[in-house]
Amino acid sequence: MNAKRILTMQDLSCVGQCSLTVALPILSHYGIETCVLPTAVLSNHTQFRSWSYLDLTNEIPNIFKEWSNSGIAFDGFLLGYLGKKSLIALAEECFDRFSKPQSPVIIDPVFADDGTLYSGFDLDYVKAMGRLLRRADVIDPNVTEACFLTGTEYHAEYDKSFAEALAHKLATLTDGAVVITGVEFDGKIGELILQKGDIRYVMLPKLNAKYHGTGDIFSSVMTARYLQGKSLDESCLLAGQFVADCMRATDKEHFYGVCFESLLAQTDRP
Ligand code: PXL
Repeated sequence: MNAKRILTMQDLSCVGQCSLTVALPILSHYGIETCVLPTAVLSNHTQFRSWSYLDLTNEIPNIFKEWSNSGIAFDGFLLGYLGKKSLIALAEECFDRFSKPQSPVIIDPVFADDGTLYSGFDLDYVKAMGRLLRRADVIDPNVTEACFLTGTEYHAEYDKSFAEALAHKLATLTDGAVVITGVEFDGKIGELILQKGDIRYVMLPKLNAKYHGTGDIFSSVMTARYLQGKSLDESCLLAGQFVADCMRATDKEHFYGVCFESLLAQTDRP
């Protein structure tokens, strides 16, 4: 049987263990044919002090034209960092033109963390991303992104009723499942899942460290497991455990990402 073929649309940061350099090896590891649509090429991600940035908006219509000519279609989509509003419209065009009838769309909105927008993003982008979410089967924003998307004031500390209200507000933007990543209560960290009106939590002990790129690793593993047919809860749990293992395997001095590669090599595919 042919492998499922996914398209992942996000930036190519040449250095930085995030976005495509994470999604491509992880999805492939799980036996998924992984096609890429790079939204931009950066020297390194934007948590470094400086970076070069080539926006690929103008090349994407040429890519679509060729895919159309070749009759390409995908069994699923994983979106991460797009970078510019123009790319949000192109993502929607991509679903319209290159989806099979039941292909799931997983959107990690990727524009903020720790209460603030990443460099280069503004509220216009947030609004456009909010509109794109209606096309998703699963969305997995972090708490900061969830606050921006719903016009909710960000709090570093909160209780379950705040997080659950946030999830219900997000559910007004999409018919898909809502996964809020990195929710924290009582020394634990994990995901709040709102699916068909039902709220569930997948929590693990919180580690005393924070690294860049862990959201991208989470989304990649969650998507791979979900495409394999696992439930959303199990997919989130396996993804959370993988991220935690990667963090444990990474030296604190390795500031720009987590060393997921050796862990991936030890992870049995099924
Ligand atoms: O990991 C999220 C991410 C992805 N891509 C780029 C980024 C970031 C976070 O800062 O800068 C280019």
